[in-house]
Amino acid sequence: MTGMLATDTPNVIADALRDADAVTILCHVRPDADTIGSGLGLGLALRRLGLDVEVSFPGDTPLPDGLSELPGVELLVASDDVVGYDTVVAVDAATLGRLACLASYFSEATRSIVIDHHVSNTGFGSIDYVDPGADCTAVLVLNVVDRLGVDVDADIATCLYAGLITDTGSFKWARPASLTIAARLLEAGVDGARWSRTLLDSHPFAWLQMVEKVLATATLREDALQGRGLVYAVIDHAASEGLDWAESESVIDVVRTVSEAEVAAVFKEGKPGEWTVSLRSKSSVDLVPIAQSHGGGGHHRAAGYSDTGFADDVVARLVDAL
Ligand SMILES: [Mn+2]
Repeated sequence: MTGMLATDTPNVIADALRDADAVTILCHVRPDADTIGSGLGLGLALRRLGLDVEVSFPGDTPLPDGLSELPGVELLVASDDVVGYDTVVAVDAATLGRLACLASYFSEATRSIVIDHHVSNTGFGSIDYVDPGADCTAVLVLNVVDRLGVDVDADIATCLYAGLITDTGSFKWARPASLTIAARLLEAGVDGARWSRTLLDSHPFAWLQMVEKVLATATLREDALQGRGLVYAVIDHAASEGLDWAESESVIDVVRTVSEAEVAAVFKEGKPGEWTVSLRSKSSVDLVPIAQSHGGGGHHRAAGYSDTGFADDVVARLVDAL
């Protein structure tokens, strides 16, 4: 979004939400802290205004441990139990497809609102607030909450902080505005140390054993990407069995530290034959076209997509394309 629209959109959304009696908030599939924190933070704000609110995400797997401790989880309803109100908000979903089995609630709503920061998001709502200049969706939700005139208390601040701290990798690539917002949220009462530990530095012992197996698969292709290099690792279904799916999300943060490779990839087999692929780049490779050519999307330096089949074939489809 550009120009005046970008400044006005949070206001337009706040007016639309104030106008509603009930709101459905939808988070993306395999939810992370930004989508859940954004959903619950907005949900709590709307609840303060007296609206009926339901927050949901696709699928029947429980939330990862840390996220289930966030304030506002009482607003969550199982995807099978979603009512689907006239006004529906999608948070942190780059495409309608990211809402998976809940997509129809969005597309059939009288008023459908997109709040997101993925550069690959081309807008799929009746009101689109898409700002790739934001480090996370949670800061866009904060703009809306401010326009709603709701006081950002410790609970709302905690939900939004969860999105901010995770999408900036503990502020490692945070923009200046995000640090200003972080200060505001901490001053509102967020326990920063607790949520850093809970969301970023906490794994069951079995995670170490999984990482051991997965790092043994690590492969470096220094010739890939015109010599800029690719490193990848494979988490097959057996390696992650018994672990929450979210435990495999952090492996990319280990793999991407390899100095000989500009791009890192981790192939994750959730169910047998069903893969999600996480991509990270350092500075010179735009991952969006790569992810989009495989049916996915994301950010310039962090993107992903899904694939199906045998591990060797899924890996070859990416490696041969680079
Ligand atoms: Mn996000």
